[in-house]
Amino acid sequence: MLRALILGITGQDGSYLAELLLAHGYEVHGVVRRTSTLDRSRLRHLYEDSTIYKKRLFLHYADLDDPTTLRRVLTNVRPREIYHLAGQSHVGMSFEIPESTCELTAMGTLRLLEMIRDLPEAPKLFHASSSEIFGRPTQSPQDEQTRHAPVNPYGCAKAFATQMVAIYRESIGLFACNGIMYNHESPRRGENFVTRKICRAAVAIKLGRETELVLGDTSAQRDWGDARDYVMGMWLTLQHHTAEDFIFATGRLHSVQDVVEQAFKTVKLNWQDHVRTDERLLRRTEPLRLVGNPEKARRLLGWEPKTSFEELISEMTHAELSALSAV
Ligand code: NDP
Ligand code: GDR
Repeated sequence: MLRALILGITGQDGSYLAELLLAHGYEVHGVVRRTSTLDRSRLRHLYEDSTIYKKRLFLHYADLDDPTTLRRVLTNVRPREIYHLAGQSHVGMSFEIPESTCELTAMGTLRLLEMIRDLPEAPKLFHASSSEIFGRPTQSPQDEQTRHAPVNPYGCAKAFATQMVAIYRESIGLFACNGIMYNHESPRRGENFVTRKICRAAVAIKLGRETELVLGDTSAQRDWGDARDYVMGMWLTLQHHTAEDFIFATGRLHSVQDVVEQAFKTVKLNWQDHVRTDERLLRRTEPLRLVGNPEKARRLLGWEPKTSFEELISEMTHAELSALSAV
């Protein structure tokens, strides 16, 4: 049986990837951290299913910060594929906690590469890299050859990790790949990312539970796609016959303002009556023109983003409506 290990299984992407791998007949192992509550809401439907949990899905306590435990999991599980999605994933927060962001994202990835190198049979590795490595690029759209020029601690840590993955592939011979992913969203997105924050607030205002939505820079633009398309890209990357890096993106830019208008339109509210900006929510620096060219993934992997921006934001808003109406 195919056996995969997911670091970051409790996150947005990890939970969708676990579903995808289980559907493809894998035995799935995931690393979880000790937390004060056991509420792993994105995975609950899987571990409450007695035909899956502890039969084809296994969770192990470990931490990117704790090499001994991680090494033990690798030795015991002996995965054929590793999907490394774990880390501090909030860009704005990386200005508040730069050291731990870099420790986990940069050094954590290097330590993982060292552990894999020491295994008798090195598994394939997918690393979740980010468009943030490009910062403020002079070339738009970006591709796999675009120069790294990060503008925040998160992007800098991802650039280090991305380069290390390429070095271990080219000089040590590991089957190690970077998926350079642009923003991707879903109803499982963390609540402090802007799409989820907007969809949730639009619904809370509609239901009369909140009155306003306060945002930072609404002119900021991103290339937003659907997380379920991107986890498919992760899997396809490791099924390709050679280890390579791929851009996963839609190739289309939208602004935060576009998200606001789509979400408020979905709940039939006038956004002008409820949305304001506060400069305390502005980032110290914003990346610019981050839009990706997914041509290589399309050509070599047959990968296509399937969901439009409008469909994605409406789906997220409807999901909030179901969730908030139920409580
Ligand atoms: P999430 O923030 O939803 O998930 C992050 C995961 O990492 C969680 O499972 C979290 O566990 C885990 N984690 C954090 N710190 C540690 C640690 N010290 N040891 C072990 N696990 C840890 O992120 P996403 O699912 O959105 O993204 C997945 C990866 O892809 C991230 O690395 C992110 O930076 C990258 N990425 C994401 C993009 C996006 O738009 N979503 C775009 C480009 C890259 P816990 O639940 O315990 O906190
Ligand atoms: P990002 O996503 O920083 O691109 O990182 P986020 O949703 O946090 O911000 C997108 C843009 O919206 C602007 N913005 C706000 N952002 C937040 N969070 N909250 C606000 O109130 C707000 N108002 C405006 C931001 O300034 C920014 O310009 C995501 C993460 O998933 C990373 O892990 C990943 O690597 C990148 O996408 C690609």
